[in-house]
Amino acid sequence: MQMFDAEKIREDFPVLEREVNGKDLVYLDNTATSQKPRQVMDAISEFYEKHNANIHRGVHALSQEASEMFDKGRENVADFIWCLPEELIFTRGTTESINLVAYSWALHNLKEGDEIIISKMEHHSNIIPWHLISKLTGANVKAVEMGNDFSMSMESLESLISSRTKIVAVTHFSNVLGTVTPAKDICKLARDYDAVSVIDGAQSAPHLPINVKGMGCDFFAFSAHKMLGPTGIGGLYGKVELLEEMPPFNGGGGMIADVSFDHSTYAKPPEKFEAGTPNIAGVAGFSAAVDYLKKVGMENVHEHEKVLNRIVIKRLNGMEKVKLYGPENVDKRGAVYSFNAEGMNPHDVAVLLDQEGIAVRSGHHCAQPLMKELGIEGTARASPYLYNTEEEVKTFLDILEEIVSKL
Ligand code: C6P
Repeated sequence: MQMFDAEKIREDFPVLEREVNGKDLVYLDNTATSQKPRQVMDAISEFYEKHNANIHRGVHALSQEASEMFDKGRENVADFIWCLPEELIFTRGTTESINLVAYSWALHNLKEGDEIIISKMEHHSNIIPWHLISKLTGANVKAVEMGNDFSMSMESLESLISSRTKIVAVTHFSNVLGTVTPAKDICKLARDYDAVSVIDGAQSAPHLPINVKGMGCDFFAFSAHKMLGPTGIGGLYGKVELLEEMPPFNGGGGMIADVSFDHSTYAKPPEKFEAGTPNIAGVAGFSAAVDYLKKVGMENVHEHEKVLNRIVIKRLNGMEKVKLYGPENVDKRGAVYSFNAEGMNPHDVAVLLDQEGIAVRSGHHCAQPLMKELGIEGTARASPYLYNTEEEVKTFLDILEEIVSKL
């Protein structure tokens, strides 16, 4: 294992040198989106400065260079999650990846009375596509309960799953609770019932080592912008045999084998699912982000976040007027801390923290059903990443304590 040094890592992130409201910025809104290192910005600039051309459409040198960069980018991102390049589709992000599975696989395989299992801790991106498909097919959506410790209840999943279940679509890492779910066991159970597993990896890919083959999932969705990459680009892993049988999601250039006026045949995956000019510069940035994370080591990122978990969870639990929503066990959770201060609106907490230069998110975090389940309107949410230091999270905790002490 390499030595992990958050201070050194920070030097690559120019925005972290900023001041906000006259205070040093403490950026703790990484669950919404991460900051970008110089290496990612350089890769995007270099593409535009030296190689900009459309891909797989020209014999000229620039097009060849751009195509090679794009193809290598796919290999690199695929390697990061342990799949083959042909099993990785570039999408706009997790939301589009899940919609692709819904409109391509689910729409063509589900019928009235079939069941789609999600969980009570899902982000809207892993709820609404299934509602839409349920309206079109007559399939029903059911939700797995949470355990008392904010875990995903395997007992509940076992009681819901049946021969009617065609899809089990759940998060690997809750963006509200920080819960890391037993994805491997969930996928195994889905397989036992011949159901397709869809794992929402929007929050796990940035924070945990991912091996989709080891996990045994059928689909895995993730976004570059939460893992140091640019916005507007992400990935969908799909088992090759499923991708081969699925119809295209969009039609257009770049995804065809042969086209005539009344008929078209399609390219093999992944091109079959990538109609139109892709986000080429985005892939340059995504690949550079993956290079960065590989160099740091995902085990190191995870270990660093466990250290932060220990500090934050102990202090938040010790604050009388603060309630933390999420597992206490640092081994069963990631570094996302959703909390409320007694009698305070979470937005007011976020505004007071912002006045001290601390960026946190507040609200329902695109998880309204979970909020209803918890009996609250929303929370404030702090979420560190590899460049946040122990001192920064202590500053956040000190200031929160001060705010709460004035209540
Ligand atoms: N959650 C948050 O602040 P996109 O927007 O497609 O990159 O990712 C959607 C998404 C899907 N699943 C989970 C678990 C997520 O956390 C997110 C994005 C952000 O919590 C923005 S709402």
